[in-house]
Amino acid sequence: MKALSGNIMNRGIEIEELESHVGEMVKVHGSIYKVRKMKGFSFVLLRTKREVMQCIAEEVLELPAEESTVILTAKVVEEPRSKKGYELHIQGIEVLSEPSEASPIVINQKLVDTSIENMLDYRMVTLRNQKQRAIFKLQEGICQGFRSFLQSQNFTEIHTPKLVQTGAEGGANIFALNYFGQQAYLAQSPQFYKQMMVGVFERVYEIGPVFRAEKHDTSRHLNEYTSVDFEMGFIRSFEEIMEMETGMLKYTMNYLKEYYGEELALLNVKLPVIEEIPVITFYEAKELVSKEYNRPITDMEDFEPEEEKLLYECIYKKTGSEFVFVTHYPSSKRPFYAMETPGNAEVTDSFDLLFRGLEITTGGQRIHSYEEQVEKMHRREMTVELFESYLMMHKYGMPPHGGMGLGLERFTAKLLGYENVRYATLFPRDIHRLTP
Ligand code: AMO
Repeated sequence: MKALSGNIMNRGIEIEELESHVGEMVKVHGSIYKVRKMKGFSFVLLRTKREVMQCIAEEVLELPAEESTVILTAKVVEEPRSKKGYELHIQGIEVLSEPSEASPIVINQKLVDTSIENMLDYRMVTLRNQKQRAIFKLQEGICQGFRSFLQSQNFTEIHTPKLVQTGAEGGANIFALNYFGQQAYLAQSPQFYKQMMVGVFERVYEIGPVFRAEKHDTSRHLNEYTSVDFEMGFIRSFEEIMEMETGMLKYTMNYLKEYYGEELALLNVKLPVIEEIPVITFYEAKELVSKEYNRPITDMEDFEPEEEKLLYECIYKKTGSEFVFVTHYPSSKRPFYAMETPGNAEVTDSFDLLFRGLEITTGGQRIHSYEEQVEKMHRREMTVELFESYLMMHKYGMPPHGGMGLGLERFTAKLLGYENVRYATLFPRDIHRLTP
């Protein structure tokens, strides 16, 4: 019988190793990204896993159409004028496949020059554009940075169910479905499960999809997004969570600098300098914006998007920070699991993190006492029985704990300077879009 032992097939020289093969003949594979005919030869750009390689083809060589997939036999030749310091002189082309039609959208220019709708309708090809795909390589880097930092702080990575019986975040923005005749929902967040897992591992995190049946058609709302969540036990105050997030963001910015320099340069990203992140209470923030910009406060319980932008402007002017933690949100605006501030039940030991004028994180300390949690649910006229399995952890003992959830697409978009979160979403789901 045939058996496999996990030996990765040696397919010859990988594109990443070409530098040490200058002067040699190699075989490399990729897609023909762009052909530029010159007098007597052509420049051929070969799109590979992460790079676009410059190749030269003599006129006698017959070149397949753009987006053909090929194996090239080529000589690696030193070329100081090329970005890599070398280029490939093509000797032979084996065509693996050819497209049936040319892409309806030009993808091999610097920018994909089309509407956002077209960009998303043809996502499977527009993502092949060098800059478009760099967005998602960087997004990988963000997650790798978060993971690497959290692992270093002894967090355990978990994967919680996305089919659930009760909503964690309240409100109407929940997708209902039929689960073998029983009412079920798509998880709005891993909130209940990450809390339960604090009782098991003390520190946990998850990077996974969550679902919100938002009816708003805005540049910052998606119906499915990727949530970066962590939750930690034995905290003395919710400030420890903000400290941990600050550490995670600092680490990740350095991680991107170290491992994703090419993408940062290609996308011209200005990474924020994080030394300290200022902290301001919700009411102080409201008053500050009102005073600085001479605006009346109309909503004392929440920020308007415009206020978030003005707060950013103001904090940036005063401190040079592009981030700001806003703490002590009104209890009425926070979910039932949020811990009220000792001595002032009107507000909670919770926070939001704003980055370049947009909320990217919500977090805070949770109620860990069973009696306190049930009492708060009664106060909110919730049906306690529906939350029986959630409340078991409180009943059977939980340490003081808290955590946060960060929207990956919002963070990526703001980091790269996009106003619309869809540009930082691989295949966005919004009220108008379920394909591709
Ligand atoms: P919250 O509901 O505030 O908190 O969500 C946390 C973060 O997720 C992002 N986000 C969204 N991103 C895109 N589209 C949406 N529709 C959307 N909704 C939210 C935002 C937001 O700051 N369980 C808590 C977190 C916690 O306390 O641990 C929660 O889910 O960046």
